[in-house]
Amino acid sequence: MTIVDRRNAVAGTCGEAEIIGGKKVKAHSLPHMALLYNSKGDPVCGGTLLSPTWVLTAAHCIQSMICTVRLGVDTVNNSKTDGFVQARKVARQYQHPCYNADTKIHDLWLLKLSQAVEETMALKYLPLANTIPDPKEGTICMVAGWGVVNVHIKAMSDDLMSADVTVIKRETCNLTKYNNTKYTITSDMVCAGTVDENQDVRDTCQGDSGGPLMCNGVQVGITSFGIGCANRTKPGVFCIKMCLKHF
Ligand code: 4AZ
Repeated sequence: MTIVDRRNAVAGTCGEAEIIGGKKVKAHSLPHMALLYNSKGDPVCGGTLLSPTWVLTAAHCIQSMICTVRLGVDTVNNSKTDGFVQARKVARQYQHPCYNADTKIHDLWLLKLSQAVEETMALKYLPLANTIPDPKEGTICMVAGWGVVNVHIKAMSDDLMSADVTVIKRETCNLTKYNNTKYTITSDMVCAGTVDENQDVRDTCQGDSGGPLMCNGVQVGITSFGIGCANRTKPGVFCIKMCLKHF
């Protein structure tokens, strides 16, 4: 999660934005968050635990071979010793059949865990709602993840971070100023970022992919892509067609 202090950016040298960190999530207060690891054991993507054996993430996370999923994680460094953490191997993977890496449409991927995880105070399932709302312009939503907190360092965060982002109209997001015309924001996607000029920039970044976009307590999307990170006019893009009937 990148959160840039705009005041620092103005005062900083060379016009570089300095990331001063976001809001650390209270330990285990987002108990449905999944952390996905590649074959080298490095954390690479986020996800949501839908049920005892299913994790929803982004199809483009397939760029790394996802081998292990950890649930109930607070900090990455403690995730191997933390008694709240339940780790599972990935038994099967189902990429959305209509995922297109060029257009980024249907950036959804389901992982079936090798063995069920158990619900505890630190680990909960978050099934998708039957009807997932298309969040309206101006809705304040929450994003969360262990992704990059400093665009210059580009390392994953040890802490699980969260930030509030505001939904931006598709028409606006499709303007050249907001997108670089490389991608079309379709009805299957939604943009969200920082619209208030006086607020610090909040954004998702590399490593946050697959994590949830929560609006009014309902998961409406997952972190998918963006043109870089922490740029006010290049908001994050989320995949929102998440009904499992689409798989
Ligand atoms: C990524 O690389 C990524 N600022 C995720 C979100 C955003 C950019 C990149 C949005 O996974």
